[in-house]
Amino acid sequence: MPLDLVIANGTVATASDVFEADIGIRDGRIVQIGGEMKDAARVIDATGRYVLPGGIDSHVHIAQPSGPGIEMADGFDSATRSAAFGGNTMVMPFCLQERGQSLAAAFRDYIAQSEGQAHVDLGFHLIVTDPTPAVLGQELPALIEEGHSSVKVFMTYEALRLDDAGILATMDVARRHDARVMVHCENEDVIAFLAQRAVEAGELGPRSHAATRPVAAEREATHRALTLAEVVDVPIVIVHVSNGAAMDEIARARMRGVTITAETCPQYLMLTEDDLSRENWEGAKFVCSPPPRDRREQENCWRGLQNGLFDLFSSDHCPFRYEDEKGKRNAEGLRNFRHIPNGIPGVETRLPILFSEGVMKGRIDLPRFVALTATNHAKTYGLYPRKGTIAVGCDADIAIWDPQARRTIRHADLHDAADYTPYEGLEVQGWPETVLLRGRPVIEGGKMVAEARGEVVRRR
Ligand code: DUC
Ligand code: ZN
Ligand code: ZN
Repeated sequence: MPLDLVIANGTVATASDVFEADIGIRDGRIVQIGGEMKDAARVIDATGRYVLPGGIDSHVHIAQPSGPGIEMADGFDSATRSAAFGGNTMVMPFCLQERGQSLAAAFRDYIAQSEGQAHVDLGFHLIVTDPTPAVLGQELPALIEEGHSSVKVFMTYEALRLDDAGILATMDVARRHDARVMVHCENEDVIAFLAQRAVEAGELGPRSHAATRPVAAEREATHRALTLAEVVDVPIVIVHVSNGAAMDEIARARMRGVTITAETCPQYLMLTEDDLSRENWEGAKFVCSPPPRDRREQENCWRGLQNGLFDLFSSDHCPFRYEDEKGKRNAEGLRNFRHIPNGIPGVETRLPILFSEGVMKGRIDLPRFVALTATNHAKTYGLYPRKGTIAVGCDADIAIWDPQARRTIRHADLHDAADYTPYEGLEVQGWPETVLLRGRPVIEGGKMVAEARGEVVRRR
């Protein structure tokens, strides 16, 4: 049978190997690696290029309600367009259950919003903020059984957080139905206490966001989340880890036998709390939670990427426009840092930043890059081996990288619907030039060449 497409003359990398081979694709799947490729309808010449599994970004926020008067910049069209240009073939956004709302209804709403809009494949995590008997007894189990097998809980944000009893009960459902529990670890009472002090002292600018969310608040919550997972005996994902003390908690809990997946993000490698002090209130562009720390913590995060402490490198793309009364510069936020929406864009820059700062600067090798950006996401969230690697039988989700391409990151060249990037002016080497989703080009020659064909993937 003829092949639909051959990627010829490239250097292929997986999480374990780097090798020269042609890749044959038919009906959206990889059907041949190496050997003579017969009768291809089309050949892409990948001489001098890396042929990598498409990135999977398992932590992005799209069209998520973010409080009265605030609007997230991206819907599914712009977020997934941006993801594809950045070398991704799948993203995993969140379905937020607002308090008093049915989780099942929230889920139907997100599915409806995403329909016909996504340029890459999707998988939804379920945020539980109101663990009622109906949610824990029926809705959550039903959604997990349908293949939406990951749950996120928050320890911070008054409107979202669960107390320990709520986290334990949610973890217990996850354990019984074999789902993953992701936890946002920051101690809300510590933050509220410090924020009150900052407000009383008249320290109302963006910088106070970092000052009132210290490492200790993250470390304590990380320890507590790990303890709760240990008691329930459920695997846990600690998302967006920003510092060495939280990493130490993870290492210690692993020694006790807790099954942990640990994630960090570009902001903890590239930004510091000093960015929140930028003049003319520009610090608000860097307000995210946990906040960026300092140089020493950046080094700690790099060490965790190198030595295997971290399994996942995700963007935590959570975009708000800067020049916008529904975004960072909303009227209340301008008066008080507590009202600046938390989150920064990054789905398009995640892979180029790690490729350039990590692989090109010799901090990590190419297989580790692939593991951190694709394979481990697939393994953690029930997508492997269909996705996250290059092997016969898996989806032909592939990014072809030009390792020589030099770019200066400019928001004007990106495709999200925010109006800035925190990485403006950063010079990178290496960029994904062609992206295939299930064997068909989405990005080619710097252009989007396909209609929105992304599908919601059911997971094990
Ligand atoms: N947590 C996230 O995971 N993303 C953005 C904001 C937040 O607090
Ligand atoms: Zn979070
Ligand atoms: Zn997030």
